[in-house]
Order: sequence, then structure tokens, then C-alpha cells
Amino acid sequence: MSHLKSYTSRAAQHSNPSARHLLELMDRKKTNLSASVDVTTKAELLRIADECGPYICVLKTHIDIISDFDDDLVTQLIALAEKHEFLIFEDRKFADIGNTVKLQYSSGVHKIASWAHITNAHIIPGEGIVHGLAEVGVPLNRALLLLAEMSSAGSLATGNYTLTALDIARRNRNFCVGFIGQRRLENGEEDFIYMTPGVGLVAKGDGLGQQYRTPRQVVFESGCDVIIVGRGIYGGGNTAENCRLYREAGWNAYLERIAVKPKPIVTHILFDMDGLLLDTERVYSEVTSEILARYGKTFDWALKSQMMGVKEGEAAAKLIEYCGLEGKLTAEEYLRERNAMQSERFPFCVPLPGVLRLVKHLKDTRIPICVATSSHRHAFDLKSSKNSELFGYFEGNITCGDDKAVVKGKPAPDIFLASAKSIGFHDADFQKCLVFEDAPSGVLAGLNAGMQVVWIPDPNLELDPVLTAQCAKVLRTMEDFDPSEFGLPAF
Ligand code: BMP
Repeated sequence: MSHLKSYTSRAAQHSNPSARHLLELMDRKKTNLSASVDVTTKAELLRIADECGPYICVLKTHIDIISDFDDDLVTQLIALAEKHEFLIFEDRKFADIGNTVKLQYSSGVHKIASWAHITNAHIIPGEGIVHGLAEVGVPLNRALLLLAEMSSAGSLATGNYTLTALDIARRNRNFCVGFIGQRRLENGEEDFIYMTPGVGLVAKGDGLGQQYRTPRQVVFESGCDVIIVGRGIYGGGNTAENCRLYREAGWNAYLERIAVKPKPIVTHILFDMDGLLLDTERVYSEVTSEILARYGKTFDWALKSQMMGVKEGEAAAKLIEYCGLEGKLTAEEYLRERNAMQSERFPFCVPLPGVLRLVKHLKDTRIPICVATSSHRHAFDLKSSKNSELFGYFEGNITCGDDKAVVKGKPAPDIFLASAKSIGFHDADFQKCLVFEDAPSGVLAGLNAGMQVVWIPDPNLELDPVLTAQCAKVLRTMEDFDPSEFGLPAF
């Protein structure tokens, strides 16, 4: 959990000189505030930079909006950066092929690489953009941030796109030091710097798509490191006083964050089954799509995500209501037909990637494990019938949705509390239990039980950022799980 450490202690994790410098100066100057000065004249930019200087760790510029740009502006900006000790971040948002961005970064009127400690890039062209920029930036000790997410409404930088930014940064650590994003993407010891725009103490938006969250939401709740504030600082009123207020709010949120104790070591592990251990969700989708097609309806992801992991009666009622099938199909009729079709197909479900390896490893290292599935016992028997290797590792530790101890279905915590108890968990600290889930209702059930949750959602699922922030990890497949991050024996 690198973000629960101080900025200074994180500096050692970075080989990039600008990243180290930034992390050290933030603690020294007691600020995680970046002023984004989007003004159009040299004089205004220099005046505001000088006023903000004592309060900020980073000055963010859009140099191409300055109408009277000249080399003297750069000379004066560098002098202010030295006087007040801040880094300069040119928010250039490069977005072209490697060869072109190399020229845009090094040359032209602005010669950005010669003065900006940090710049940023979209990943839309692919990884070549990073390699092109690195050819210029690395020899100058510069740093790059990738745009993993944007603050504006309707941004397309979500889901797998965002996670791809993480992969690209991991492969280019010497230059890619972090992200422009709205939340921390990794939760382990790995360390990236997150700078977050769309920060406001009062305003909620600007009428042009910008969306604001408070410094505490950004730093404490979402685990980001630097708050980027523009109009909230210089848009009317006293610039220095506004800086002071934002700096204080950002800094207090950081202090609150590093006061949080790291999560305890995991001792017991609970696994959902459908869509998590087995690829049963494929069968559910196929069968329900075939039934709904007869009524001219489609089984979309908005509906499916509400049904996943919920007790079957509740899920069926949701489906009838959502599709407006009252009077045409009852929940019971749907379930009868669906269950018959599924029974034929379930035995042919297979373990999802990484599942056999992890479950075998936990069994071999004697970590107590249990399946906690909303499926009824007869459905579990069908699904497990041809998967004896996988379920053999559980040695009969299976809690089903129709077990007596499970009164309420997910998102109630019953099933996880019952299955933890069934494998000998009697500690008061439920954070020592780790839940693996794919469905939002199951994630919520794990959180409601007070447990740590690893969420492995279907790639089609739209991730709720609030749920995401509460998970210990959000992974693409179980292959990405590293037991040592939870104090469990390493592979
Ligand atoms: P303001 O606080 O006045 O809304 O300014 C936000 C600044 O951050 C702008 O310079 C904008 O270009 C930048 N920005 C953003 O607002 N959202 C993003 O996702 C990425 C950005 O760089």
C-alpha cells in the first residue's frame, strides 16, 4: 500500500530524478497542490506563478495558450521555479505517433523538453508515443505522466483503456512516473504518482463538462497524490488566499491518509464461484439471451450486472421488471426454463485463468479456503461435476446460497460470514478474511462483512468508482493476483 506511506519514503521507490525530487519537495514544503494557470498572457502567467509559488509543489502550464510567448518567459518561469522550489508541468497531452511527438517535445517554438520537468501523453497511439518522448526526455531527467482517466463528463478513458495505461507505465518505469487520473489504480507496494485535475472546494462543474471533487475525495478516498486546481485558485478573489485554502485541504487529506494503518495479513480466503472460479457467466448469458430473444428483448450488461451474484428468485424478479415482461412471463416460468437449459450446459464450464494455480497453491500452503456461492447446492453439484481437480482442493468446504446459515443473499454479508465460520475463522478482525468476487453485489457483500475484497470483474462491466475504491485490488484475471501482497506465501 505505497500510498499509505509518506511522500518522502516513497521517493526511494523511484529511479526517475524528477519523480524523486517532487516527492521529497512535497513533504519539505508541506504541499500536494499544483496550480494550473490557464491564462493567455506572459505577464499574467508570471504574476500568478509568483503568487502561488510559496504554496505549490507543481506549476502546471498550457504554454500554447500564451499569446505573447517568448524565450524570456521560459527564463523567468525557471527562475520562479528555483526561487519557490516547484516543478513545472507542461500539460501538453501529446497524442501522436512516436516520431512526431519526439519533434513536438524537443523542437518548435516552445521546446518543451528544455524547461518542463514533467509532461503528459495520451496512450491512444499505442506505446510508441512513450518511446518517442522517452528518447528526448530521459537524457534530460524529465518525467512523463500518462492520461489514465479524465475528469470531464463522458470521458472515454475508462475500463480496459485505463488499465492499459497502467501496463504501459509499468513497462516504462524509468520515464513514466505516474498518471493523470481520478483514482489510484494499484494498491500494492508498486509506486506511481497520481496527479488529479477536476478539484474544487465549492464548484461541482463548469457547464462545459468539467466535474469537480474535493481535495479530500481525491487524496484520502481515491488515493491520489497531487491535486491540480485551476480556476478555483486564480478565478476571482485572492489568489494567495485561495492557494492557502487548497493547500491546507490537500495536505490535511494526505495526513489523514498516511495515518491509516495498513490492512492486516490475510489468514482465510473465500471464493465466489460463478464468473470467478468458473466461466459459468457465459452459460447464464447464453441461456437468458435465448429466452429473452423470443420476446424481442436483449440481455444487456446493465441488467446482467444487477442480476449477477444475487439469489435466483430476486434476480428473476429483476429481469421480469427490467424487460417489462409482466403478464407474459413469470419469474417462476423463466427460472424453470432457464434452469433446465442451464443444467445441460453447466457441467461443461471450465476454471477461469489463474484459478487452478492459486487454489492449488493455497491448498499446498495450508491456507483455509472455502467456496461461498449464491448457487443452490444442486446447481453447485452440476457445475462441479466435471471439475473435480479444482473442487477437490476445497476438501468439501463449500457454502451454498440455500444453506441454512445463509438467511439473506448478497449483498448481505451472510454467506461470507457463514463460510468463514465454517473453515474455523473466529477472529474479531474480519479484515483477515479475503473475498474474491466478480459481481458488484458480491463485492458489496464482502465489504459488508468487513472483509478485504479482490474484485475480478467481467471486462464488460462498468466499474463503480466508489466500489472500486473500497476494494483491496481490482484485477483483470486471477493470474494477476500476488499472494505476497496480502502476507500470504508467495508462489
Ligand atoms: P480547472 O481547475 O480550472 O477546471 O482546470 C483544470 C485543468 O486541468 C485544466 O488545465 C485542464 O486542461 C486540466 N485537466 C482537466 O481538467 N481534466 C483532465 O482530465 C486532465 C487535465 O489535464
